Amino acid sequence: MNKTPVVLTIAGTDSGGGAGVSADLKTFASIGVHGTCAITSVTSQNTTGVLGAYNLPPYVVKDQIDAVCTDMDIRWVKSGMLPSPEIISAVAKHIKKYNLQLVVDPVMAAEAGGDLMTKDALLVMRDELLPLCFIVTPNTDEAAALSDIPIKDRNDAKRAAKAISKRGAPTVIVTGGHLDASDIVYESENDIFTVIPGEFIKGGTHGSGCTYSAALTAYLAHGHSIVESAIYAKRFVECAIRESIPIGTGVAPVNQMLHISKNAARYEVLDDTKCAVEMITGYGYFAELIPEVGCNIAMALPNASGIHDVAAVSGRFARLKGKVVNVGCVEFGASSHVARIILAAMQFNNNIRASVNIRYSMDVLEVCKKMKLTISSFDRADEPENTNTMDWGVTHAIKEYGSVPDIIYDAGGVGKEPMIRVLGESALDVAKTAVRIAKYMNDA
Ligand code: PXL
Repeated sequence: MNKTPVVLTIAGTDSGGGAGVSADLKTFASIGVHGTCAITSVTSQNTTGVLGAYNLPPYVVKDQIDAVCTDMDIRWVKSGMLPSPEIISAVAKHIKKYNLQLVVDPVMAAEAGGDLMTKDALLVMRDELLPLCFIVTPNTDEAAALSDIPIKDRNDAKRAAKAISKRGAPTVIVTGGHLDASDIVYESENDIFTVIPGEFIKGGTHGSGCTYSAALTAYLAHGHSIVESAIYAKRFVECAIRESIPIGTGVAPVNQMLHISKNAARYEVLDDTKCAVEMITGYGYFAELIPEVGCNIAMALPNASGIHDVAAVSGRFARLKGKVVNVGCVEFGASSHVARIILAAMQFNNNIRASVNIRYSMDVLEVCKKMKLTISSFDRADEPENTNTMDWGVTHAIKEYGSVPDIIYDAGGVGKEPMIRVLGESALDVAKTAVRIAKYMNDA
C-alpha cells in the first residue's frame, strides 16, 4: 500500500473555522494526506470579515517548519496567508533549506472582506517566493496585482499568467471564480495553456481559495500530474461550495467534508440498488411490467450533483421468454434516463432518490390508483423546444401535483413508448412498490 503523504500548510488561522489553516487541514484529511501546519498569523474573524490579525514573529514560523521537517518526510507544502515581508523571507529561506515543492496561494484578502497582507509584502512574495515555487494559484484579482495587467477576460488572464511565470513560477493557475468560472493552467516549460471548464456554483465561498490550493497540493502529493490535480481540485472545491454551511450572518464557509460523506454513501447506495435488482428479477410476474425499451432502476447519493452520482443497472432489465433478465451490473453513472428523473425530483424533495420505469397501460395505471399511489403526468406534446424531456416532464408533473408523487406517467408520443415511473426514497422502496403493482395485476 502507498504511504500516506505528509504535507504542510504555512498559513493563518481563521477563528470562524472557515478559511486558512482549518480549511487546509480539513481538505488534506478528506483527500487522504496527513496535514501539518506552521501558523503565520492568528486572525480574529467570522463570516462577516476580518476583525483583527496578530502576526507571529518570523522565528516562530521557522521553528514550526523546522519541527515538522526534521521529523517527517515532507515534500509538498502550500502557503496561504503570509502577511509581512519578514515572514515571507523566513518562509523562502526554509523552502530552500528543506528543498520543498511549494504551492503558493497568493492570499491578499479574505473572501468575507479584509486585507490579509501588506502592499510591500506582495512585492517580496513576487520577488522572493515565486522563483522558488512549483505552482502559484492566484485568482483574477491576485493575478492582476502580481502582473500589473488588469483582467477583464480570458485573454487578459492568459497574458497575466505568462507575465507571472516570467517572475519564476514554472506553473501558474489563474482560478476563474471571478471571471467565467473556468481555470487557466499555464505550464511555462512547454508554453501550454490548459483551460479547465467550470460552472458558477450557488453557495458560500468563504475558504474556497484556501481549499482549492490545499486540494491541489494534496492531489500533487498523491502523485497526480499538474493538470489532473488541477481538475480534481476544481471539482473538490465546487463540491465544497455547493455544500457550504450557512453558519453566520456573512459569507458561508465551504464544506470539505461532503467529499467523504458522499464516498461513504456509495456502498450503501450500491447495496440497496443491488438488493432492489434481486427483488425485481426474483419476482417472475414482474416481466409483465417491463416496457419495450426495457426497464431500469436507479438510486442517487444524498446531495447528488449529476448522473455520475446515480447508481443504476448498466444495460437494463429485459423480458426474455416471459422472464425478467438483468443485462449488466449496478454502477454509478450507468443510466442517464432514470438518473435524470431522480435528479429532477431531488430539486423538489432531497429525500426522493430512487426511481424505476415500468410499462404503461390503462390497466397498470388503474392498479396504481386502486393502490392509492399518488399520481401525476405530463404530455410530450406540451414540451418546449431545446429541453430534455425527462427534466422538463418530471418538473412539470411535480409542479402540477404540488409535490413529488409516487407515480409520474406520460401517454407517449410519435415513436415514443408511453411510460410509468415509480419514485421513492430508495431503490428497494421503489422496487417494492413496482413488485406490489405486478402482484396486484397478477391477482386481478
Ligand atoms: O482564503 C484566503 C484566506 C487565507 N487565510 C486566512 C483567511 C483567508 C480568508 O478568509 O482568513 C487566515
